[in-house]
Amino acid sequence: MQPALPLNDVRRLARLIRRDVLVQTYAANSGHPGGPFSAADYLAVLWFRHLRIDPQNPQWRERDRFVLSNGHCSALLYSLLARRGFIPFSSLVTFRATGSPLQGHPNRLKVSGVEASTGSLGQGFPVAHGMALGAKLAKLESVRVICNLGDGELQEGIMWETAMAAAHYRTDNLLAMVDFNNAQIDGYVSDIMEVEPLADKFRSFRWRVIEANGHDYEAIESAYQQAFMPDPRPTVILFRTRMMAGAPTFENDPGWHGKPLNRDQMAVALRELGFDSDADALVERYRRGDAEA
Ligand SMILES: Cc1ncc(C[n+]2csc(CCOP(=O)(O)OP(=O)(O)O)c2C)c(N)n1
Ligand SMILES: [Mg+2]
Repeated sequence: MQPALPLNDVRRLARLIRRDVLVQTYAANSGHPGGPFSAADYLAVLWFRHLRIDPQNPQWRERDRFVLSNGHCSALLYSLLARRGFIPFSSLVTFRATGSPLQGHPNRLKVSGVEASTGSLGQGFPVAHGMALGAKLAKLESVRVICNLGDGELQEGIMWETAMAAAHYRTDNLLAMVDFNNAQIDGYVSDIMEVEPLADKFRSFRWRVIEANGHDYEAIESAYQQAFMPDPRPTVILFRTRMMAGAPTFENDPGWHGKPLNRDQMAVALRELGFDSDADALVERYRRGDAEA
């Protein structure tokens, strides 16, 4: 299994992950860049320092399970899978293309390393809870099930049924993480249907609650250290994030929930991330599988 990557290397990698997301959605001329940018930092820390998975043996029984309940953030999952060696870099430019396994919402039957097919909001969290209960029944003591949720997704009623069930069954091998970016498809979550006070809500459901700035690497790492300490309760980390974080011109604008950047916008975002600004040249590089650096 891959050793934990030093935090500074993960920070560098998160820039490349954001570039992968831009390239996929630009090449497809569709898709969702906003959520992937808000979750990139904390999911990079999870995937490169904590998640016990093996690309050589994707079905390894004792592996951790990662479920992207907010399946529209698939471009981020595909980037993580490519950078952990599950899928080739060249496949990223086939994102959302007809016939490609990398569809807009992840399909567990088509993509190595995808644990649950998601995209209908509210679906992944109960599936993840079922996986965690199943691991306990099968006496797979080391298995952890880690599920990423959107804050808009928390408006789905089934999320709270799952929260109630996990507390009741003491599903202590379940870790949920909320991408708390206060943005959803039609605007700000606080305007559309407020989910606050979120920490109090989960606490009242008898969950262990951890809160962290989802763009501060030390805070993210410390949140995971706490979350993986034994506790009889299920755990949730509320990661405070900003939609499109990392590309300041576009930050905190819910308009980027589900719209690719055009050529000129790509140039601005790529420059802000510290890369060459030619999006079309970049797509060609990825097509050749040249995406490592
Ligand atoms: C059941 C269901 N209803 C509606 C949608 C359409 N939809 C996709 S993403 C989204 C907003 C989700 O907001 P959030 O979870 O905060 O994601 P973010 O915008 O932060 O990426 C909606 C309404 C869906 N995928 N599934
Ligand atoms: Mg959101």
